[in-house]
Amino acid sequence: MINPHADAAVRADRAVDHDRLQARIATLATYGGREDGGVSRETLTDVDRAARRYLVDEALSLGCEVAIDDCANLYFRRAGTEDLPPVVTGSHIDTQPIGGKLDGAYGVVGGLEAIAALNDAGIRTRHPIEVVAWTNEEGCRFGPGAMGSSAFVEPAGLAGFRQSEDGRGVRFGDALDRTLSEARDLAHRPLARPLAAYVELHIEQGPVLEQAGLPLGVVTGIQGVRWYRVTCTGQAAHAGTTPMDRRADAMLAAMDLARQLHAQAGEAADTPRVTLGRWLVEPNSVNTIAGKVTFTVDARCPDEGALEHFEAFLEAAARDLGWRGTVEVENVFRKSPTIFPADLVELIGRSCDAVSAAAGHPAARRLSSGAFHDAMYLAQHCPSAMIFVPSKDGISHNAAEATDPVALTLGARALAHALTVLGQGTRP
Ligand code: HGY
Ligand code: MN
Ligand code: MN
Repeated sequence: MINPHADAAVRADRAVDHDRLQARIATLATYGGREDGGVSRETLTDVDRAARRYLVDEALSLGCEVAIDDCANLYFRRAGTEDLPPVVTGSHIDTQPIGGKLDGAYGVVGGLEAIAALNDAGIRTRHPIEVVAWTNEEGCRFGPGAMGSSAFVEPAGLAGFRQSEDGRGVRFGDALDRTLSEARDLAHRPLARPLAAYVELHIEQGPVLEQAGLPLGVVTGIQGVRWYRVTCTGQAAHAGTTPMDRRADAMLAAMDLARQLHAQAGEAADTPRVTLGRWLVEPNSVNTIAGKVTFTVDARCPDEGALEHFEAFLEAAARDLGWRGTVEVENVFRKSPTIFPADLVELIGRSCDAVSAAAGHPAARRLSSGAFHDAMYLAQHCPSAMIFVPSKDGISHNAAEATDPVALTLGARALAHALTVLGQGTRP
């Protein structure tokens, strides 16, 4: 006798519609769409709010109930047959300043596609199924990253997030209040509600699956991340009249420190990847010695001890730079490595393998995530795991971000399969 859950899961998998998925990805990408094919849709901008409204309309057309919480996380809920905690999927729709069509957006649209497939297959699940669009996952406009999922899991953090400012001095709290004021037609949900499980569908954003020639990956965990803001303060002075030995050149100090930090980076398991992505030079003039240089540091490693070591190195190097000016180091974000529960990873793996086999593809492989995701906070709240599809040339956070449409559909099929198994109450 076929496991009824498996039978329903197969029917949900088969009901995923390739063209419908592609159409929603393409339509969502028009909100902030760019000439170069990328997307600029930073969090809580007008274009982000318009994209949210598009998704609300799509979710309502699928028969979902739509709700919002105090951090403007959006919930698209398909009722279950019992009043049980929801099985949840989703991701984020905010992008990098110049991002792609898929980072985050694919997980939200893939979740809506799973709901559409359940509707088409006439399947009722015991647990409600919810798709979430988490607020401000990227953290590039307002730091830190993954604010919405972090506030959901740890509501006390929201007050501090409200003070975060973007490059033009806009506070997150004001952008949030504006977004909530435009969503008064939606039901309200509390933060930190009980959830049965969370499964996030996302592009890998790296080269591993493509190099392995595989369309699906089951994610076992997420490496740790730490962000710092480093401010070198010297003295602005005339480029022509100031002798070299009398300068407090903030640019020179910042470059010296940057070189030392890059020398700490590498690809060994206990060596962090280091990125100095944002630089602000003041007064930023061709013929004035830089008085102040602020740069960001993004350090990633699966080994928490290596991140600790890197932080100690950064603080010592800043202290011992040996120049006339000062250096301030501020830690603005930190999240320890995440390990997803093995039994849920196995359950997701079975769904991925069932879908892969049915489509004539090899079994999915296990891999850890180099990028962070909202799942790293949900993993503190309920059993959580992720499904990856490959990224073309391993590129992301770039307008060229792309994934083979066949793999995008396979990922949505695996998600529909897994949500149905979990929605029927199968526990990992
Ligand atoms: O930075 C990250 O890892 C994520 O893509 N926001
Ligand atoms: Mn993402
Ligand atoms: Mn991203």
